[in-house]
Amino acid sequence: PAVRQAISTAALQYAKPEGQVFEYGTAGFRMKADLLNTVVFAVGLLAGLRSKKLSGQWIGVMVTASHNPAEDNGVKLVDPMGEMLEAEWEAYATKLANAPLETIADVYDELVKEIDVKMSNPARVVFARDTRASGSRLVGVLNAALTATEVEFLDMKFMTTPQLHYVVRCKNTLGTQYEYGEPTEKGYYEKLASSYKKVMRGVKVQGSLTVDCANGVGGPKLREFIKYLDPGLDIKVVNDDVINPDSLNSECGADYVKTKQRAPPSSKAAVLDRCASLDGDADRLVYYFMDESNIFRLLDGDRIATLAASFIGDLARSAGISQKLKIGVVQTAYANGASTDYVEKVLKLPIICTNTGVKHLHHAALRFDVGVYFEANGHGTVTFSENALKVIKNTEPQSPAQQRSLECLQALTDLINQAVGDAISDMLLVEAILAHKGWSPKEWLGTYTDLPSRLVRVEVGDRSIFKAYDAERKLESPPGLQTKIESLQSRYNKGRSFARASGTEDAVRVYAEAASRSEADDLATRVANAVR
Ligand code: 16G
Ligand code: ZN
Repeated sequence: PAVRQAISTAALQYAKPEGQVFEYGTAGFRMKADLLNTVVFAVGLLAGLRSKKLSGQWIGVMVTASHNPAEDNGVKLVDPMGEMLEAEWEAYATKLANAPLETIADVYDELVKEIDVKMSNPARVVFARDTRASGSRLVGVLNAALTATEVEFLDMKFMTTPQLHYVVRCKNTLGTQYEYGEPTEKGYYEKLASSYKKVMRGVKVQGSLTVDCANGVGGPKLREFIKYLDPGLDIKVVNDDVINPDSLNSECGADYVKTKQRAPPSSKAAVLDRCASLDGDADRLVYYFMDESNIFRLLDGDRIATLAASFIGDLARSAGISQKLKIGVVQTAYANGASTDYVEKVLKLPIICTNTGVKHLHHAALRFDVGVYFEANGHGTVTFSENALKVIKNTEPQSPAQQRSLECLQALTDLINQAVGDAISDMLLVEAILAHKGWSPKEWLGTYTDLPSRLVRVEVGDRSIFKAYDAERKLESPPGLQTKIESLQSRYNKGRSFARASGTEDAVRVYAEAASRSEADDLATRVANAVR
């Protein structure tokens, strides 16, 4: 009753935007920042309930809108092992976010009953935010919801999204046999730096790496992290302006580079210089360079996945444990067909294709001992099963070479953020692999040739009629459209195309690839017209 009163009182400080229906989507709630107060309030309430339901384990709340424009913001919940919120709870979040403020305390009570939450359990929530100007106001709202419901909380201030996921996992494994690390920013840097050093034993990085930080939270964090690294890795940080709020994700960052297929206009990189871009909350990473003919070359999530899978596969073989580890790759429909071919035919590894959205990929990756998953947009990581960790740890090496490989694998399990895709951790992984292979980005690009592809955004009257199946590679509705797409793609050499409703924007996305640039463009245009 006291809590109920406190919720009502606190809620009435805010005003609900009229006519808005909120939905917890693939990336939590995300929209114009000035519409978010009541949503964040609801998320604060739910975070406390989730923690109580899980007997007081720490739940994370991240305030960010990732690669979206500076005026947007968003909020999402992080589960105890640093994973995305369990799907069933997304509906609870949606329900609470849409409750009228006058009755939100009632809806809260109903949820307590529906979910069967033991209210005497403790509740603990840890939160952080990216550098958006609206973040401090939203954190204030979060604070009010947690205070009203008497939740213990910890404010980590500015963090990258993966740093918060890391802290959540650390908090919940502290003192157990699965202890993940020290639950602080410093602990995160130390863990990454020391494992990177171990992976790099005996090899050296060639040249420097220029990292575009999207003018987001990754900039200051990467600068801080560099202090923990030995001088071995020469990182040049660019686009790290977090003072001017409008510069965030503007003409830079991983999303810009991937969708525009070009370097940020501010880039001064010379031919063959290694470049990378993070997104606004540093959970996505893409690499690129200018080749000798001054042509922009992108090394996206598919490339990072194939690089990681090939390296880990080689290590497992040289460590003599490849029979004991089931290594696999997880992709979405957006993965370039050439990468799929390469994984299956050259690396000879199994592939699972899932729906778009990190939680789907992560989930599928857990079905392998070593699950390498990346979305083409650069979000991804590698998961290691309990069996994998055991085998890597307990295998007796039969030679110094085997020992070296086992040590390297062991260090990789610490270097890779297993909770979620992490641009800083992924970047260290890529740098280490290139150093081990003695490769420049040119050799990396040379492993296979991407099929030219095109992505088109199509505005439609009602995107909800576009219902996909087969991991979003086919449409069951509207009727007849799938047959049409198939007939179109069959006219092109290596043609492949699909259309799916976006989960984050009011639009349908069309993807097409084919043997040549003009065929890919043509196919995309025709399928887009069929969708309209
Ligand atoms: C979200 C997803 C991302 C996915 C994108 C697709 C997470 C954390 N993020 O940003 O993985 O690629 O949505 O957007 O799951 P779309 O549905 O608009 O194409
Ligand atoms: Zn992001």
